[in-house]
Amino acid sequence: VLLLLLLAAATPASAGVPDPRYSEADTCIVVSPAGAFTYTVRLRDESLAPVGDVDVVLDFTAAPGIVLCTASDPNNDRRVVARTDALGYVIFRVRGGGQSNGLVEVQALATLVRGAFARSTDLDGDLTVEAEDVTAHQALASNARAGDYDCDGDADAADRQFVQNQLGHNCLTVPVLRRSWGSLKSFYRD
Ligand SMILES: [Ca+2]
Ligand SMILES: [Ca+2]
Ligand SMILES: [Ca+2]
Repeated sequence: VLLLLLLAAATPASAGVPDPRYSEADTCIVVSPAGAFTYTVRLRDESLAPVGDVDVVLDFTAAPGIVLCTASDPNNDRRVVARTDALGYVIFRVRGGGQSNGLVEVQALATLVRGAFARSTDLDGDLTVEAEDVTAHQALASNARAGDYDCDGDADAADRQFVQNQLGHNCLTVPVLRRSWGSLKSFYRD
């Protein structure tokens, strides 16, 4: 055991580099045209120290079915960027719609912190939540990831209520600052 400890101590330190094991980022990202859902990322390095004041990137490149509002991706490179605070936290409110089974990469300092799946209350991806999206939600399979906004593994009436509540929302709607259950789980995970 002592030898292992010595070996561990001899391992080059990576202070200030996010360690995916100790960083927090849900595998469930919920977006909406109005940015009504939060997505919290907490960066910590291998010594559990916060990694503050660095850019976190949500890279949607491999999730082409997700459409992003200009407000979330002004340079149109399919990467949504925000900076962590001194405690290593950043809260995203991504504006977008559509559906994709592709992985969104959560990156910071060239480290892949998490792979996550995005879903939106704007199921048809026209960047407005309207009756067609309610109809589309009703047509989803009961376990469809695309319709699961509380991140509990199903697409049911509770999820559909989010669509109902957001009818009329688009990319210009003033944000409603409501936490998604996914971000709450992440928030309280520690
Ligand atoms: Ca961008
Ligand atoms: Ca729509
Ligand atoms: Ca659900």
